[in-house]
Amino acid sequence: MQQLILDSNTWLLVLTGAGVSAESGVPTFRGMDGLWENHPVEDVASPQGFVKDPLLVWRFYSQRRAAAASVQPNPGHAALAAWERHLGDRFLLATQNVDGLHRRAGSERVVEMHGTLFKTRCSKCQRAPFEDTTVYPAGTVPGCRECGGILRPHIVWFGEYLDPADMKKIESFAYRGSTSGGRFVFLAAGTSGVVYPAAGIVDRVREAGGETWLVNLDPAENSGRFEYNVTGKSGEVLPKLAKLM
Ligand code: BV8
Ligand code: ZN
Repeated sequence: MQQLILDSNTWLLVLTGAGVSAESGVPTFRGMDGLWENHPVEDVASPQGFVKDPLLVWRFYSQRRAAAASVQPNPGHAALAAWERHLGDRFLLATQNVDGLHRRAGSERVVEMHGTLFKTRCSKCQRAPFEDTTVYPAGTVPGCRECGGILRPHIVWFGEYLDPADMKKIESFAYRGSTSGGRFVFLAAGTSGVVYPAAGIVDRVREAGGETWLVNLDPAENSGRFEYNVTGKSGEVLPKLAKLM
C-alpha cells in the first residue's frame, strides 16, 4: 500500500462520509439504496419532507440518534484522531457524517458540514441549536418551550444551505495549506462523492495544486479526480496508511 507521509511540512484536509462509520455498524446511504423504510432518503431528509410529515422525519432521526449512541468509533476514526494529534493546526477534518463518532474517537478539529444527530433546534424561532440526546418516542414531535413552534433536528437537509461559517473554516484552511509553502494534501474517505458541495472539494484542492487521495471500499462517483486511490475498508486502511514523521 502507498504510504501517506505526514511530516512537519504537511497540511492535511480530510473529508469523511458514511463509509468510515460502516465498520461501527452505522448503515451507509448507498448501502440502504438511498431508502429508509422504503422512503427515499431525500423525502425524510428534506425541508419539504419535514413539513409534509414531521412525525415520520422525527421517527427517522430518533432512530438514528439511538443507533449512533449505541455504537462505538472504529480504528478508522481513531487513526484520524491520531493524525490530528500529530499535525495539530495543520490538520482539519470535514465530515458529512452526523453520527458524532469522530468526536467520540477524540477528534477535535472537526467541521460537521451536514450537522449532527445530537443537536436540535426550533423550526420557527431563532433560539440557538441545543445539545439533545433525547430519543423522542414514535408519534411525538417535540415543541419549542419558547415559541410553541415544532423542533427539528439540527441537520442540513437536501436543498438546504450548509452553514457559511463551516464552509469558511474549510476554505480558509485550504487556502492557508495551499499557500503555506508546504505540501497540501486532501484525503477523502468513505464517501461516494455524490453529494455537493462536499463532493466538489477535491476539485478546489486540485485547482490549488494540492495532492488528492481517496480511501474507499468501491470506486466512488468522483474517484477519477483523485491522484491516489486506495481501495479497502477505512477501518483497516487508515491505521496503516500514514507514516507519521
Ligand atoms: C445545497 C444530512 C445549495 C441528512 C445530508 C436538486 C434539488 C436540490 C438540491 C440539489 C439538487 N441536485 C443537486 C442538489 C444539491 C444536493 C446534492 O448534492 N444532491 C445529490 C443527491 C445530487 N446538495 C444539497 O442539497 C446540499 N445543499 O446544495 O445547497 C442549494 C440550495 C437549494 C437548492 C439547490 C442547491 C445539502 C447536502 C446535505 C444533505 N444532507 N445529510 C442526514 O444525514 O440525515 S447528505 C447525506 O448523504 C449524508 O450526510 C451523507 O454524508 C451524504 C453522502 O453520502 P456519503 O457520506 O458519501 O455516503 P454514501 O452511502 O453515499 O457512500 C458511502 C461510501 O463509502 C460508498 O462509496 C462506499 O463504497 C464506501 N464504503 C462503505 N463502507 C466502507 C466504505 N469505504 C471505506 N470503508 C468502508 N468500510
Ligand atoms: Zn421556537
